[in-house]
This record gives sequence, C-alpha cells and structure tokens, in this order.
Amino acid sequence: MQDTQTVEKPLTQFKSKADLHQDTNIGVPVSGEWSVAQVEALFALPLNELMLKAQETHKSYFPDGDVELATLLSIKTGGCPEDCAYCPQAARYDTDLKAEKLMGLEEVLEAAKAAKAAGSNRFCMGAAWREPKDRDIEKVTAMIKGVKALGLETCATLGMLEADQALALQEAGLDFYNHNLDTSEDFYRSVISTRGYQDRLDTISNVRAAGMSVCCGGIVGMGESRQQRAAFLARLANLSPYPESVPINHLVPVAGTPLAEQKPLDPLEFVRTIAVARISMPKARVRLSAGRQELGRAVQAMCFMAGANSIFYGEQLLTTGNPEAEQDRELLAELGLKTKQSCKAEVLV
Ligand code: SAM
Ligand code: DTB
Ligand code: SF4
Repeated sequence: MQDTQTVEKPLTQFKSKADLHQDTNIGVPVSGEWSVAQVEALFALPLNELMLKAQETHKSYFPDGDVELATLLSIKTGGCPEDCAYCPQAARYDTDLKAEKLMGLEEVLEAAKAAKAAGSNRFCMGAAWREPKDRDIEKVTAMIKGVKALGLETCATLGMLEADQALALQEAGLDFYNHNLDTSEDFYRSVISTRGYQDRLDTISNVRAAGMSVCCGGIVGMGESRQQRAAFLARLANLSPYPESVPINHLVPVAGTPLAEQKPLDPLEFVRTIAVARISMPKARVRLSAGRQELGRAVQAMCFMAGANSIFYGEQLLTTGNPEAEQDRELLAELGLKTKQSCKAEVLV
C-alpha cells in the first residue's frame, strides 16, 4: 500500500511514465502500453473478479475512498457548428434548445458561489463552441480568476484549443481542461465528422504543454461494441501521462439528435466500463458523468464499488438534467461515502 498525503493544490498527480502502470497478475503492462486485447480481457472477467480487482486498485490508490463533487455550468449554450451525433447543442439538430450568448461574469460567479455553498469541489464552465475565439478567451479568463478567488478548483471545456490559448487559460489559474476523446478512433467516424480524432489529441497535448491537468473521457452507449469500448479506454490509459480526471458519460439520448433512439447500454456493462477505467488508470478520478438520472441508485452504488470517485453535482449538467444535490448527498451518506474536501488533492508519494 502506498502512503498518501493531502496537500494544498498541486493538481498534477503524475510525474513520470514509470508512474503510470501497476503490476497485477492479469497481463496488465508493468510499463509501456495497454493493448486493446488486454483491456478486453479485463472486460471479460467474471463480474466478481473484475469488481474485486477494481476495488483493490481503488483502495490502494485512494485509501480515503472519498468522492469528488464537480458542478457544471453552461456559460455559452447551443448554436454549435459541430455535428456530434449525441449533442443537443449542435445547431444542425432540431432539439428545442434555445441558443444563448456567452454569460456575463457576475452570473457565472453567482452560480459558482452557489456551487461552493452546496459543497462542490470544482466548478466546470462549458461552452458550445468548436473552438474559442481570442476575444472569448479574454472573457473566460476573467471568469476563471473570479471562480478561483472563491476557493474552487476550476475547469473549462470550450472546444479545441491552440497552444497560446491553453497558456492564457493556465495563466489565469485554470486547473483542469476538459476535452474528451469520446470513443474509440474507429467508432468516432460514425459519431462526428466535423473534427477529427487527431484534432482532439492535439488539443489535449496543448493543454498538457501549458501545464494544466487533463480531464478527458467519453461516452458509452452510443452503439459501440465492447471491443470499441475497450479500444477507447486503452487509448485514454495510453495517453502519457493518462488524464487526472476521466469522465465516463452514459449517453443521454436527446430528441432531435441522430442518437435519440439509441437503445440504452446494459447497466452491468456500464459498471464494467467503470471498473476497467479504474484498473487501467489507477490514479485518476473516474467520474460518473452524464446519464446518472437514468442509472438509478443500485447501479450507481455498483459504480462506486467499481471505483468511481467523482460525480457531477447539481441538478443540471450543461443542458440536461442531473440528480438533485440533496438526493446525491443522501445517496452518498447512505453508502457511507465521504466527499472530498474542497481545494485539496491527493498526491501519491
Ligand atoms: N463543445 C465542447 C466540446 O465538445 O469539447 C465542450 C462541451 S461538450 C458538450 C462536452 C462533452 O459532453 C462531450 O465531449 C460529450 O462527451 C459530452 N456530451 C454531450 N452531449 C452528451 C449526451 N447527450 N450524453 C452524454 N454525454 C454528452
Ligand atoms: C463531460 O465529459 N461531461 C460533461 C462535461 N464533460 C462537460 C457534459 C455532459 C453533457 C451532457 C449533455 C448536456 O447536459 O447537454
Ligand atoms: Fe458542439 Fe461540443 Fe456539442 Fe460537439 S459536443 S456539438 S463540439 S457543444
């Protein structure tokens, strides 16, 4: 078991590539890369064995077992030029969503204060942009500074970023940038055509180079195969270093989007996905993200047992619903799960 200490604010947990992989007895790499076959082998374990392995990993890397609470705010809603087949904010789909302008600073800070008062650790600002313009970056940096001054961790998800834009956000105090790979490279083509997989990798690399922590995950339940889910997780786990934060979204099928009629993923397959993410990225915060309302309490409880240790907290995601904060507090209390203390990060030594 490793020692941990809780310290103020160095948010980047990973120091070297050697630090990335743990040795287990299931063909998991001691160093180097995960193959898709190795990740598929994890998926194929008997559920009890997979859960045990995930719990052992979770316990050794997060001995406190606390759950991080992250609150989302859509600072610029709708009207997006991209064609992501799942997204209610894409202008080309008729989803009943009214496009709005970028929110003002005061409104954002009011929402951040409310999130902090409700016990949130992190405030994540999302914009329905393909990429921000430089004048947008100026406005968002003011928001970041204001949210940071409230003592919250800051995160933003604004689309593709150039290197200089990433640097400007980092200098304003942005702790995390969220940019998802979303799925495996081969399935990606059937979901999004207006931006490539490599564009996403380039943004993630710009975020890293600017010194911010990476929040990167994706969506399951879009019709991908298990092999494609495994390829998606292998790709995340092989990022060097892998992301500090890994949001796993369950597709929220929204009327008007091409994926509106998609059949939901088997809930146990969702639990397996969380367990495999935990084992393959042992130090990451694995976040139960979109789709929690549809999962129900028992499946969420299994996800926490499988190593999820972060949630989106507050009744709204970006444009769709999320469980009420009170309901989540009750669920965590009932499961005996503590919440992460504000503004602290675990660092493995
Ligand atoms: N526009 C920026 C971008 O695409 O990077 C930031 C916001 S975008 C809404 C952030 C992420 O939300 C997407 O990458 C996707 O993983 C997730 N998302 C969007 N719509 C979703 C849905 N209907 N169900 C599940 N996840 C969704
Ligand atoms: C992420 O992976 N999930 C969040 C966050 N990053 C920005 C967004 C979920 C959005 C779900 C659909 C909506 O509410 O619009
Ligand atoms: Fe636009 Fe982001 Fe939605 Fe894609 S996921 S349509 S880029 S807001």
